[in-house]
Amino acid sequence: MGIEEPPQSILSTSKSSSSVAPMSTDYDYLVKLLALGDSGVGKTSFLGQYTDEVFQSKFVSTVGIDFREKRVIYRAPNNSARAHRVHLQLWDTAGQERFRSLTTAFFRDAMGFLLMFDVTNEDSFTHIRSWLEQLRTHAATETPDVVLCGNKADLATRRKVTEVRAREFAKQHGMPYFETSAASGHNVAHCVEKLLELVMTRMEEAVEKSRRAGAAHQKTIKRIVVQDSLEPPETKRSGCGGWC
Ligand SMILES: Nc1nc2c(ncn2[C@@H]2O[C@H](COP(=O)(O)OP(=O)(O)O)[C@@H](O)[C@H]2O)c(=O)[nH]1
Ligand SMILES: [Mg+2]
Repeated sequence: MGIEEPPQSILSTSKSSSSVAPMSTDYDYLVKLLALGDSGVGKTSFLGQYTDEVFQSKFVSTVGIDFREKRVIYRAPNNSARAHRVHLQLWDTAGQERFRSLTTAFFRDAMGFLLMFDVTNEDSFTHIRSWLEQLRTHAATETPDVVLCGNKADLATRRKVTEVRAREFAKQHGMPYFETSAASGHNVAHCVEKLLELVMTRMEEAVEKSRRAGAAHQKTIKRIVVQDSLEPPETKRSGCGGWC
């Protein structure tokens, strides 16, 4: 995978926006990701596992707006020589998901979505469809980058949703699928890395497109200037009958 931990000097994580001083701005990209899914599927535990590598087994429902941060170095899979310093902001739905009261503003700035269900909870899987609808309604783009996570994969004996079923659903909707465990950490980083890769690829394509458009525009201007300078001075003046 194309992501590695940055050297200690720029590696920094925080538990929430409110408890830690803001990080410095020495990064190339700020990437905002949002975790979505029913209450209890493990979003808060998953994000805690990713940023702090800890698992809190007591279910403390998240209250208020919350996000976690982490710095990573991203290398594109097709160009590992180029490294980008990425400041990841991972937004948590902070309990509002219980009331389906997430506002458009909440979705708007997110560049990618971690869509999560609990493999031991059939309803949480069924509800993925309506989360997808919400996402498409509110997200800034009609085709946002989404990764589907089947969390609590460690609870094998309590499993209700098979991997084959989840994988088939993800395929139908064009999303990568990961079986994860916020408890053991299995596939947690892998899942975030895949989403970051999708987001970064999209961003780099957009940058490249605007660079090409800019270059084409420059060429047109150059051609006009060159053509203009090739015209004899008389022609130039003839339009207004003199030195206008
Ligand atoms: N066994 C197991 N329990 C988990 C896992 N992820 C979360 N939990 C537990 O599930 C409960 C709900 O988790 P939480 O992160 O608060 O869910 P959220 O409401 O989606 O944020 C808590 O008791 C967690 O300890 C997991 O991967 N495996
Ligand atoms: Mg939570």
